[in-house]
Amino acid sequence: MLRKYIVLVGGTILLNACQPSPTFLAPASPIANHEASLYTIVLNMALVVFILVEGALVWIVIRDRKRAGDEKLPHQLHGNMRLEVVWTAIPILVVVVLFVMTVQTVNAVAQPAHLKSDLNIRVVGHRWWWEFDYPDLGIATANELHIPVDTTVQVALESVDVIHSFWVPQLSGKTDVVPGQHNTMWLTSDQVGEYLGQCAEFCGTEHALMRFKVFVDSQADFDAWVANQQQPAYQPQSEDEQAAYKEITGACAACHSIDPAEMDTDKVGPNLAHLFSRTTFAGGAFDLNESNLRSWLKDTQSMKPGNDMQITVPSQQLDQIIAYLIHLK
Ligand SMILES: [Cu+2]
Repeated sequence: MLRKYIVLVGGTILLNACQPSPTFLAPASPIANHEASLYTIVLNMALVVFILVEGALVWIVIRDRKRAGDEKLPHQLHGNMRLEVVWTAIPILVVVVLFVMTVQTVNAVAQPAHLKSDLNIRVVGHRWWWEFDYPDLGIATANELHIPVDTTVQVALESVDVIHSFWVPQLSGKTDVVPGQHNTMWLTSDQVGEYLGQCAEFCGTEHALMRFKVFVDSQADFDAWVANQQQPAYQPQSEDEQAAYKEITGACAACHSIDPAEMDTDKVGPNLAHLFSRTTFAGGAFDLNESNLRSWLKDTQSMKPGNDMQITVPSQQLDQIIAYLIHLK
């Protein structure tokens, strides 16, 4: 039993160590910087308190331990005004300092009342993937958000099913994504890079596989990305591609669109117009490549049990569909 437990716990720790995880300890935005420095200060203060209290406790236990030949009780005493005042005053002081620093940080990271945003994004939580819409640019995409560096981004958050939470630890704190409610948050980053995000509110069996990425691009890279996303989806050339196209705009269209501008939250699945411009799929759960996509289309349920894609693509269509999807760059 114990061996089983050790293997299970050890295995989980090792697996987690291999997986890249979102971290707030490497902030890449002014907001995350404020949050990380508050965290560091609180952690250090807690460490000092821990060392002082535990150190005093251990020292007293050792100094006043019962020694061989001790028959009498040690000298009993009660009450020490000076000590009582000191150990009441110090915690109050610590709490006041923490309170003031927390309020300062909350104010520093709060969304300004009249935010002058350079880019508006709509985030829609689905079980279990993220829809990212750019209403002013006519772009609908999924699971990978692109924003330009040094830009203030206003994010509107909606959910079509249950409560999710949008969290990119290196860029910002969490904001809940609540059905029937329009929450907003703001993002900005001064460092070009790729940042992991994760749904931070338990939303069902595949909550852990509701991940996403935020790419902070240089302005030129972002403009190129936008120009590409605004293009219509690849038009079929060969007969095989035409057959796949018919299927994708037919049966698949109940859940997926390949119109790059279709921000239709009624769709159960992500927009596929530029699927292969992304690096991951299925809520950031898997690297996007031909072999993973093939396994997925053969049996989505074994890869991400419970997801809404409850169908299996028949093997005679599989090659055609994959060959077409790969063109959707
Ligand atoms: Cu979740």
